[in-house]
Amino acid sequence: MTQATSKKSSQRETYSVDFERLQSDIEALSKIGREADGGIYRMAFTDADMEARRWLMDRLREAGLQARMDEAANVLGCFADAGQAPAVLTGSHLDTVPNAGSLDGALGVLVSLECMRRVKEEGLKLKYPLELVAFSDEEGRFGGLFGSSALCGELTPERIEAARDLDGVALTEVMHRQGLEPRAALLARRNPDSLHCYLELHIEQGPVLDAEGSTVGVVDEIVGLFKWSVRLIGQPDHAGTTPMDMRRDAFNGLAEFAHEVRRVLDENGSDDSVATIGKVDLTPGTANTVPGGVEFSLDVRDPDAQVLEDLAGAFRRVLSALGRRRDLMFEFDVLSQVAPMDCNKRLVEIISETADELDLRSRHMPSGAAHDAQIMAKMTPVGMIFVPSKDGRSHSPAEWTHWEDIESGANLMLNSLIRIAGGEFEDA
Ligand code: HGY
Ligand code: MN
Ligand code: MN
Repeated sequence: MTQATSKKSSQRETYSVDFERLQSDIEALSKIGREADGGIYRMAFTDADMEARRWLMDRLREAGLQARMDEAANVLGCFADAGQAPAVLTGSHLDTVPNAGSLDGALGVLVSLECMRRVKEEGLKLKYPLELVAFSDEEGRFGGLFGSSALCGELTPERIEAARDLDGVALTEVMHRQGLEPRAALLARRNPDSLHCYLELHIEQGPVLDAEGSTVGVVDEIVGLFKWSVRLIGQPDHAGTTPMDMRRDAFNGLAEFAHEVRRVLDENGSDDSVATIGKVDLTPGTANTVPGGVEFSLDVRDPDAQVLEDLAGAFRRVLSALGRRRDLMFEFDVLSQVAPMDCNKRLVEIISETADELDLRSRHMPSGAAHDAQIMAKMTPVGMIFVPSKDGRSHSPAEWTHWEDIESGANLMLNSLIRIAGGEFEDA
């Protein structure tokens, strides 16, 4: 049993989490939304997602903390005696992609819960109270980073009304089904003065830490992205009677576009640029009909805003040219657009120093995944801690982090939070 302890290091008191309690939370939460194929299906505003939110609120209350769900379905937890000082907000998200692993988002929320329990157990009086958050729809079923966008006052009535998932299901419909009033999410906006900063622990979801044997990552920057839903519109025709040179075949348009992706990245992107076509729907979708239509997702990322703009322009030109060549119409919806952002330098420094004090092997690194932290950076300074992903796997049941790395990351989060909330971070 890894006792939750506190011990004096040369400079300061260091604290540790109750690892077995954290481990049992991770295992319990991973049962919510798990299906027979071993994947977890807690997509935003599904019954499983809402069940996980209620489960978290029960754990917060069990720990003697106050728990509530705001109008955007973000779960918030705070100390009863938090007072009026700006809060150090810490957490992540509970929703998942389909067929997900058990740690993406969930680990950050549960580590933050454990840190709040430990601060309470140690009776620590901090200058800035900790507050936990589990954001809603981080993964982008309805565009992405919904809960953090609501907290930052970035939501608009148009975005709420227009939001659809890739199967065409409306956000307003699923929120109503869960007893939520969609437009009320506009009220979830938080006064920036009520926050001191935001810290998030997350799995890396990439191979770097695991490959080099580092225990934790200290995130310097988070990539930006744009996500489109693209439609190519041709003409459905009989597969047997329509000559090849008389077809307006939408799938062939997609095939040509997909082939062009690498050239567009090579000519307009950087070494860090990535582009993914993750979902494709052909219509009418029968073997003996030339596909008259195709709708596909395009997810493009890079740490530089100008590069992203150049890539968007280049992809638009490819679509326009192939549309003319193949007599296909094209249109696209921007599902989400998130600017790249830097973590706060002083928070990065404190996290790094704390990692050194805990004798953890750490390294600074960018995040290739999007996170609520990059939305929160619009209203408060942010810092992020990564723990390794085994073989870099994520968004899959293969997602895993060794327990000792989870314990190290959690202890780093706990001691960083105590230093930051104790007053060592006073944002200039
Ligand atoms: O898509 C992402 O980067 C994150 O996992 N939501
Ligand atoms: Mn995540
Ligand atoms: Mn994710």
